[in-house]
Amino acid sequence: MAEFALHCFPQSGNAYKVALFLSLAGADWAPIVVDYFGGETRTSKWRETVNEMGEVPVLEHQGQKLSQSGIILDYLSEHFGVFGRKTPEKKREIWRWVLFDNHKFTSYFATHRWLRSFAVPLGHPEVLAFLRNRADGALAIVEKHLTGRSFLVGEGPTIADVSLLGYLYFPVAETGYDLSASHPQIYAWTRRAAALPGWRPPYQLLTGLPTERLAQG
Ligand SMILES: N[C@@H](CCC(=O)N[C@@H](CS)C(=O)NCC(=O)O)C(=O)O
Repeated sequence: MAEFALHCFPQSGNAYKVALFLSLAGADWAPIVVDYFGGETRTSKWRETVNEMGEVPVLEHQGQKLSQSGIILDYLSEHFGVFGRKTPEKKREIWRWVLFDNHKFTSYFATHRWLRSFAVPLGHPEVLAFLRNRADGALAIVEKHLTGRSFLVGEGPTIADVSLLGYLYFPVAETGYDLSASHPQIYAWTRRAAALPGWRPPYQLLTGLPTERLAQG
């Protein structure tokens, strides 16, 4: 049995954040694929036994079940002693970006992707336009911050990068964003992170259910 078990499904960028960390750290881990589209996370059994919040990712390690990708990344960073920062100021700076990610960056980008590519029925054009506008605003903030920087906090990658990068490697056909054309700083950052040993794209790390499943309705 692997040391870490990750409850996940392939389309989940939040789960990918954790899978990516585990892969970058060379951890011994295995996915437990959740049948999200079949309603598994909405069953009372799943909520009672895995996560009362009804969300993946959930990481199992040494008898613990951890949820919320930011908390899991922080836990893993401490456990492996990588992708963190030593000073209180830099630790707070990491959390500032992780919180921005959860509230503004991932949330609008991921919801926009979901409604344009996976939801049944697909999102109303006005809702999509609202979400895209909000995602554009968050992307612009990160684009500006990355100007003259290689990573979000300090010199090398941290869990802040892992968190904000979580949805940026899904196919353009799903996200509706060709970052290579629209956001050169963000695109260069995705390539820098992709050059790290252990990096894999989402659909290679999170396997188990077909990725086209929901797109077909
Ligand atoms: N803030 C959470 C968000 C987790 C989340 O939204 N997970 C999605 C999949 S990507 C989910 O399980 N959603 C279930 C639902 O909303 O019912 C985190 O970062 O872990």
